[in-house]
Amino acid sequence: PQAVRLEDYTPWSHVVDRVQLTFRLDPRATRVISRLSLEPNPAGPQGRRMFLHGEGLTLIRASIDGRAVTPDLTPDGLYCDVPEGPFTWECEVEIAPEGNTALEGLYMSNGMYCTQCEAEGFRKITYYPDRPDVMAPFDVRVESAMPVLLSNGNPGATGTLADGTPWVEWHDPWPKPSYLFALVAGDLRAHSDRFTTASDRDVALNIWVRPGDEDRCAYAMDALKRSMAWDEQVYGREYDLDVFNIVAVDDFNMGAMENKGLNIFNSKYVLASPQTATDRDYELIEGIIAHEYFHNWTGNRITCRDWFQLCLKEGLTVFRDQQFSGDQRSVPVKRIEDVLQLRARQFREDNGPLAHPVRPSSYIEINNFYTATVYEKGAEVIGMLKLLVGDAQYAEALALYFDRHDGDAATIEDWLAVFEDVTKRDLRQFSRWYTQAGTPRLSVEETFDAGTYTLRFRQRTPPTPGQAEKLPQVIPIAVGLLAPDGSEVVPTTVLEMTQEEQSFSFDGLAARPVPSLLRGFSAPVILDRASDAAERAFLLAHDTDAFNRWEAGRSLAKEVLLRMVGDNAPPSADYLAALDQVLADDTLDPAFRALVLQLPSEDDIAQSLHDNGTTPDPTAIHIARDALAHAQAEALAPKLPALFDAMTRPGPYTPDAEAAGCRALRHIALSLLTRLDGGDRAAQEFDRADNMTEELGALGLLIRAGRGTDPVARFAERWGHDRLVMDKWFQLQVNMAPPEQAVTRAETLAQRPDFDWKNPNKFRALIGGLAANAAGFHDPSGAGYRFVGEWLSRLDKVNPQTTARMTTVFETWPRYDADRQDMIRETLTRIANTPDLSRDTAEMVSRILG
Ligand code: B3K
Ligand code: ZN
Repeated sequence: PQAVRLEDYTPWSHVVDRVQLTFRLDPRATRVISRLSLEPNPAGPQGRRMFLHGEGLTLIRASIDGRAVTPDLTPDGLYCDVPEGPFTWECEVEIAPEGNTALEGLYMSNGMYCTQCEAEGFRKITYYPDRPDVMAPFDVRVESAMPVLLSNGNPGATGTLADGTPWVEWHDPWPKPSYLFALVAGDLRAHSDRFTTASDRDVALNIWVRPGDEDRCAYAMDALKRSMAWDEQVYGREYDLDVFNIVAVDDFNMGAMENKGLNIFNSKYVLASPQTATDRDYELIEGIIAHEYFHNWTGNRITCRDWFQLCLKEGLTVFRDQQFSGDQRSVPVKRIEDVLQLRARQFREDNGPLAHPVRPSSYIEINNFYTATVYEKGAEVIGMLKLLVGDAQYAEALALYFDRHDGDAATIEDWLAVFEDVTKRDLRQFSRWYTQAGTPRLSVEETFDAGTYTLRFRQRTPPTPGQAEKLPQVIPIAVGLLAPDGSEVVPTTVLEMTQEEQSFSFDGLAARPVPSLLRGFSAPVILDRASDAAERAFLLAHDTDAFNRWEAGRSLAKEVLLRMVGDNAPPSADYLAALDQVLADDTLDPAFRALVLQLPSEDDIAQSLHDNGTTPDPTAIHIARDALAHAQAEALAPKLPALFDAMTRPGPYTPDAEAAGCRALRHIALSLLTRLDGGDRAAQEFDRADNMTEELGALGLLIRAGRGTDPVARFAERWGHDRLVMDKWFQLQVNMAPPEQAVTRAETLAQRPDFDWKNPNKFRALIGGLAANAAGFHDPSGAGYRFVGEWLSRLDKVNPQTTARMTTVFETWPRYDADRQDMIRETLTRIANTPDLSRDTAEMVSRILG
């Protein structure tokens, strides 16, 4: 397959002034009639021929200005001779949503029709210029006996055909690209509410779910209303239609989709009740509802010129949803969670064969580029920009962006130009963040002489595929200095590093300070800094920057772990003493304390070892991490029961951040206690829990402690009817299993009749759950690799997109020893040789193999 290149961008030959679509829904033979008003695009290539995308369509008829035409069909679309001026194109196609297991285009889930068009799924619905820079208003008519018929925009007329089939019309006045088109038809129930915008528009809000799920929508609705209010207050953005519909769907390739006025969600990110959803689920629902809603301005009103600009909408929208969640919950806790994610997903990607710039310059299958780099590093880049220009100029630049580009399909150049115009800064060097892949490594040397303290930084970005040489980036380094007594002598200052090596000095200091570097994680870099445990413990105790307090504890834990893995060193007493202090400090937010106590993941430790030039041994890492957790448990033992009790709050479950923070700390206490009592307390907890957070938390600990058999069975009896809860059950059993049992457990679970592997949530729960059990997945026998590999080959036939995404479980192979490398390469090669492998998976496997 041919790669698509950014440098080859050309506008489309025509402009679409209006789109009219009619759907006659039928599971096996849906008819789609499309009528487009077209005219030549003065900015595009001139000529009397047009190309429309189309895939897997049966063309029934086509006409131009009412006269039948016979276009030239190709595997990816059609060419047709067209008149010189404006004209009307009409065509009718047939498609079979029932057989569409790829979940892209129009498909069926539990008897309901739904669509997923981003990035290039609209071409599986009808012939169309399926590219984001072609924007048009859509009028849609849906004919079907299904009780609820939805599309984008505002509802219009309804009626009944001669044969008794009902129809409804929808009108979306806002020009949009085809990837934002959506249609839903099914037997659905609404949880409804209303919102009045700042300029007094009354908006009807509906969350549509399957019958029986109505009582699990309240939290998502609440999150939606808070998102709408927040976007008005913080960004001055109002909603722009009379209705906002959200639909929950069980079979979905990702989290959710921001279709104009009709967001479609994976049901796991909508449905929640205290009994069925965990604190983490609530947090994700809030964040994803906000994210999709915020896309209405950053993505829909202003969209992307081409898919290379994906980070224009995704990076900005992630940044906005992170701001929102921070405001709703706790800014430092949210920042720590986001950085944990960034390091776990994006740094991992950036340090392996799949590394690519925030704005890639070529792709084979665009769906493979909805990555942590585009999303999360894309958001970090915006955070850096905001830090460099300051809050006021950031707000001004955003106002200009909305003003200047509303209705546009824009580029990263447009985005940066807005900041340049507002701030008069030259952002050419800064723009390297969009084009250069890889995580910069920042090292630092310090000197103190006659009251002057100097920090000398050096930046270096390692080579990544296709980019051997790297140029220096603009790195905002937020720094504070602490005096030996713990007081802050220099408050947070942002140093702007632009050169490969650069020094910054601070004068007039009475004593050598302790630096707090990269406060708030001011840039997505790896900071290499040799410092002793005592200094980190000092920062953990005294830093005024909450993020860096946590970071100090984190690096302390990592150092301890790396030494334990390497030379079996016993856990350091300094570290345990520092934890003891944090644990007992009631002035600290429980959620924050829980984050400090949480050990780095096994994958994180493997990455750090690799970064330091050591080959990680997953089994040794697992043993060392377990040993450190035991040491934590023993050292903190005297305080744990009281902490557990103090964090036990009376009254019914509430999903707010404060209550969730207490439960998180309480769970850590229980987890440590389980290492001492073999699980007695966890067993009690499992019996008495009245919410999923505690029930599932206790179940995981019992599995880890080898006491899972009975509770696992009881859980399945209790929840067998609930698909979302059972996903957790599948996931937890392989994830918490002792490594040597993980693969057999996954094999057994995969045989169950309720392991509906064609459902992406189930597949991710079990197969992804095994991959997340690092020592189990990397079992020296290679059984984990083979198991996952076989399932990926099987899924590819059915659902290329989810398969391709999941091949990333193998992206870390270059870290490991020769035996494991050989076995992973063998697995990947076997996948590559699967007959009729999808383009999606083929691209991923070949990139991973390098
Ligand atoms: N824009 C969608 C993702 C589409 C993925 C297509 N493979 C969800 C989001 O980022 O909000
Ligand atoms: Zn998004």
